[in-house]
Amino acid sequence: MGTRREFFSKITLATLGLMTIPSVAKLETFAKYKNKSKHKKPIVISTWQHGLAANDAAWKILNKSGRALDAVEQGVRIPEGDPNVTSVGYGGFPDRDGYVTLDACIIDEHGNCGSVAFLQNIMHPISVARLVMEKTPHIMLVGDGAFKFALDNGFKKENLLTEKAKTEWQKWLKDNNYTPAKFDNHDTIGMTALDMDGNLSGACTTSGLAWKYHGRVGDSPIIGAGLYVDNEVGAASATGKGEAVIKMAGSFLIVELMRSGKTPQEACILAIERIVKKQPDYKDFQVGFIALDKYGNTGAYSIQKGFQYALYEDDQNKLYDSDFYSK
Ligand code: SD4
Repeated sequence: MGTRREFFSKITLATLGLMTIPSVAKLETFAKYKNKSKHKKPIVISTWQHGLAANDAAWKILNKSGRALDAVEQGVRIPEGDPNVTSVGYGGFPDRDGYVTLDACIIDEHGNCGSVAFLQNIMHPISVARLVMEKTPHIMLVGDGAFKFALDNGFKKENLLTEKAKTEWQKWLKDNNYTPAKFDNHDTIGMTALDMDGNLSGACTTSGLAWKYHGRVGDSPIIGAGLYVDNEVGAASATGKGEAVIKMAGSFLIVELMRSGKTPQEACILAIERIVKKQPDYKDFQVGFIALDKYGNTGAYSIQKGFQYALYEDDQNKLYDSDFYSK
């Protein structure tokens, strides 16, 4: 029979064992990641061709040892202010009633989040989202409340409906055929960045699906759907049919898959496969994901052909065609 002393020392060892086993496992998981890292910091990845100009703006900050949060905000402000980008900010195609309504969110390295949805007449919703994060006890403001908050904080009321967007809307009105399933004008900008200090942040901003119902909000301002960041693990963002992404909390899923040891590429593929498995109409719409892990590994994958992403790494900014599911 063991002594009382032996009994207690066994208990202590068992307790220690219980406490140490998970953290050893975690260390092994992250060691695996580390070995796969081959790029130097900083890194920025964003969706679509307009990501190139956005990455350039982000890089100016990252390259001077700036914070990833500032980089993603300044980066996505470029397509927000560009009237030729018809799916983000100024120049975005309106809803079915002719209103340009904007959705955006931002997440910092501490997991703080800010979001605005159904915001009108404000050129840079991402900067309003950042102020919601930094100046209010809330995460999300929508519609008139978000607009009033923006005005109270010095933003100007502006008309965001360009002549080009108005003409397209008037053409659409002729047959008034709403097809969210179409693959065009799915060009939200989602951006994630890793700064020189090894911190991650992300931003996502859009005018949403063209000709949507008035009041419709997509995935882009929804934390965990259009964007998710966990500074211990990685970051992900989505583009495409927002309804499909909200249903499966796409960006959150990708970060959790990376946490469990998947590479960013594997995580993006598994997330798209989840849509394919659970959403039988997947052939009729597009969704694309980008991902970046804590160690600078990146991934991208979409359902359909045609998704592109811009990646600035190793001092070069390049546009890539994403791999995709439907071949
Ligand atoms: C949305 N995900 O509102 C957005 C649309 C988009 O690239 O353009 N995505 O559903």
